[in-house]
Amino acid sequence: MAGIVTFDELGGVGLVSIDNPPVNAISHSVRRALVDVIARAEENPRIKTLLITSDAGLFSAGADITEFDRPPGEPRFEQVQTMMESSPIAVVAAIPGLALGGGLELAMACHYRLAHKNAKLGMPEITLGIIPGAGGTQRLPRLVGARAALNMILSGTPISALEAKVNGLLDEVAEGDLRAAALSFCERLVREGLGPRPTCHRTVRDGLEESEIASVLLRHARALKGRTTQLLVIEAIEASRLPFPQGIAIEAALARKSLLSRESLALRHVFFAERESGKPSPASPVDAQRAQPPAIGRVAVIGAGTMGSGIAIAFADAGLEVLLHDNDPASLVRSREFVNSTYASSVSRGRVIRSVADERMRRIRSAPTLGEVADADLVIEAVFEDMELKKNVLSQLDSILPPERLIATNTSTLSVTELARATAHPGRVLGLHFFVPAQASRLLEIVRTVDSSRESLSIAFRVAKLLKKAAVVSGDAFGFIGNRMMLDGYFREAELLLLEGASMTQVDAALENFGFAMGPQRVSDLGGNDVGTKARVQLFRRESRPDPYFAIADRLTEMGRLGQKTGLGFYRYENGSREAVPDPEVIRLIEKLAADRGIRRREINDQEIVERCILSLINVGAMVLEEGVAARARDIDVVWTSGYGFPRHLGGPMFYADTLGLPQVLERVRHYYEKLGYYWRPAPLIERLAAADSSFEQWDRTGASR
Ligand code: 3H9
Repeated sequence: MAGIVTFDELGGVGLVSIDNPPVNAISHSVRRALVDVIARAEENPRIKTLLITSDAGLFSAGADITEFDRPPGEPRFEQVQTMMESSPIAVVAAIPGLALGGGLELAMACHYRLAHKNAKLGMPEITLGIIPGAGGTQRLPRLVGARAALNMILSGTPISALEAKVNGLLDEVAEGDLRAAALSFCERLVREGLGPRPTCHRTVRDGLEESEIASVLLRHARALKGRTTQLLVIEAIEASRLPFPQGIAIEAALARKSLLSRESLALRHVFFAERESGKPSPASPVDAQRAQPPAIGRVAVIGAGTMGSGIAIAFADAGLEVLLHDNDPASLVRSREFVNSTYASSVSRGRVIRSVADERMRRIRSAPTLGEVADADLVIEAVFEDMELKKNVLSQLDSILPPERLIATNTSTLSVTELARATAHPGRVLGLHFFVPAQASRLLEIVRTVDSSRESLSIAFRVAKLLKKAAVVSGDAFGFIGNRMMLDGYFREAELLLLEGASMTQVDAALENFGFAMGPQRVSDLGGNDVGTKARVQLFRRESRPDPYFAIADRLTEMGRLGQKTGLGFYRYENGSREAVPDPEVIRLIEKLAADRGIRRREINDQEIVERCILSLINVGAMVLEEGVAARARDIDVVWTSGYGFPRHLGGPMFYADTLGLPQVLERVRHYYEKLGYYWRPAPLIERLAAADSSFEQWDRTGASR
């Protein structure tokens, strides 16, 4: 392919530049082009060094993930690397920005490496459920040591160029013009007679002791739950002490195994689902090509409570100016304290340095009067969850903002359509549903109404990108996507299980062992039982629907057991600790509620707990899908993996349903329908897909024709 890799001769330097948008993935075509130019350079007697770089702002995001399900084709990755590593002329990598996965593996097969000071280098393969398969587990330990390599590969987090220089991954870091620094580096090699220096000829300077492996595994225990890739990484790194060809053969076998694993299929599914959900779907009214959203530099947030303050921090973190308005001056003062303490805690945890935190705090300004937000590029209201109050705020905003500006509501329970229609321009109003804590939670539900304009949606997608959040479009319906599935399925089932005889610790542990970050009762205590109660009251009343709940959380709210914030909830939290301690008072309450309802308590095993909670989630998910609230099953997977702690390595509830097989799912849902009643009614979509031996994945694929 023309231009995907370019070659220039600059003095004695052969300059190879990779140009494969959008992220310089090392695709089959790139590999072929690299082999061609390296061969050409080697035949040219004037060329004394080969410099591999890119003008694309990044070096490479790694191997091309879209090619993983096909045979690799010649030349394979390791053939390109062998050619580079065994080249008679010195090969130098100049890394301008990101070098990830296969990108870094390519650089490690070069004889020398330098990078711009802002570059980042990492091995994120673990996040895709695979192990580095282009020599990463063999060359990285030879350059930085086995221990550092293990940490880098298991964490998947990139390191800075400066760190990479200290640990031996880089030879030089360029402060200014990388190209100039690299050319002078090449000249120096020639001048000093420094030739090829293959990484594969080095030996690993340290080994992994059993105790170290145990401590590393302990450190990564949270990410490890139910996963196997980490163990394959350890095995591969241990093999780096063997002669290089043996180590590489072991890595290749382990990499193949990881690539074929369910875990990898699931994680790659989530990777692409997140990217797809962050763009307009073909069925949506937005045409990304045509809609050119205006730049967003200044954002206004109305309502300085916890949510409004969190949203303000999220925008300030993303580099935007924020105006925070509240008509209660005391709220603005409390918000300022909240912002200060949030940043102070980020500094003390080493997440951000003091000067950066100060700069971000300065970006958030209080706006005591609403009129001050008139020149904001975008306004988000996050006032108290009250229809009349929100309508009032939105219509005031509508009258002071130019008509092309987006006005978003952060409601989680009210009708966005009704709110939008309280303005004269309902097309520019939509929901941006942030999750607590807004500055940290990855999910952003974009709630569109039938009136939402294509421009509004387009701006909303842009906002999500700016904030680096996983965006999913939801229809304007009961609980949107995530809360609907949680309230109508997952939480309800968890409560019923408690009444039937399971203990809180058992329910939480069973779901945490399944892979959830936190079990449902611990989540409820964290978010506040009062918040859940209020949301349920609003939602079920709005829909005039019977509330299928079993009242435990609502009773706790009445008793003032609001969760962690009051030290008492489903659990007891002693002396401000986050450790959840079972409380006999709640156990007695549950037993009484069960007796009042005539429920006979019994022993319940973990398998039943997991099955009922997950199947109810899937069943409601299928309804959400068929009702068009979610456009694609994979959107639901993004919502649940990025916002509700569903294990990513299981791909999200709908992907997981496909791996179970929909006929099997249906059989078990019917079983519970017969046993437990109306809210287990099988979703018609599951019935149809199961009858056709189809899947949610297939349903997504044929979505365009629906
Ligand atoms: C690997 O290297 C294996 C080797 O060890 C062994 C090989 C033998 N390939 O995220 P964005 C696409 S595994 C193909 O929205 P950003 C992405 O789908 C790889 N495509 O941009 C999207 O496409 P579209 C290890 C890729 O600026 C577009 O690029 N590397 C790849 O927010 C823009 O992506 C990783 O795991 C890829 N490798 O973030 C890194 N990467 O426009 C994965 C991205 O059609 N990538 N695309 O939707 C990332 O983390 C982010 O994309 C990155 C940019 C930080 C680079």
